[in-house]
Amino acid sequence: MSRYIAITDIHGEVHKLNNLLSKIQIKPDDIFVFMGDYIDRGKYSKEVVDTIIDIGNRNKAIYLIGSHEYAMLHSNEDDYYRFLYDNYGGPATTRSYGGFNNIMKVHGDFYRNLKFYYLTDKYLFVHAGINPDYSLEEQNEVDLVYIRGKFIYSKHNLHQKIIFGHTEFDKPYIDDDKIGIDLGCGKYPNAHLCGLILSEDGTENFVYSD
Ligand SMILES: [Mn+2]
Repeated sequence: MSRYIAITDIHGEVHKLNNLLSKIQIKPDDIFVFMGDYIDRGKYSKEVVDTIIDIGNRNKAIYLIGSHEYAMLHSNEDDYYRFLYDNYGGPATTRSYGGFNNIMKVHGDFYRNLKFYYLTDKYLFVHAGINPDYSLEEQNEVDLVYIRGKFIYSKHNLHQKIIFGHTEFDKPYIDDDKIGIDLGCGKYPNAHLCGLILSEDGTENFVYSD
């Protein structure tokens, strides 16, 4: 039976990622769902992406886009996203790759192929959430990577439980129809990176980096 292992908002903290992974007994049929914000803030954005690409060589792995990859990818053609990149941790990513232009030279295929969400029978994995006023097909891509309160504090109409990151909580946000697992890794030195392991029998287990 496959399990889903959801991890989000690593933000360049490759040591916390490796520490978290060391606490999981990974099985060959485990499916990893990485939910975006691999880059910015922490020192090791490139190494984070190398690490999660490597996981995909051994296990099935889904890679979603986060708000920080969205801003990075749009920063050349849009001053607003350039502002976000420059002011919310992007310079750390530029340093990690040894120059902005190297980001796409080194990992262009990875960044260009990021998905906005991953839907299974029981779960929707998405970086920020969905706009509860619209069906999944009608979602605006900016909402999928940036929405916060309107999603978190209202019910949605999907029958899947939504697993999301992007908005930080002190401990996982657990509601009947959604679970948020961003605990501020990369933003706060003492924050733990959280992994959520979803088993086929419906159990939901949280794992934390030190
Ligand atoms: Mn984030």
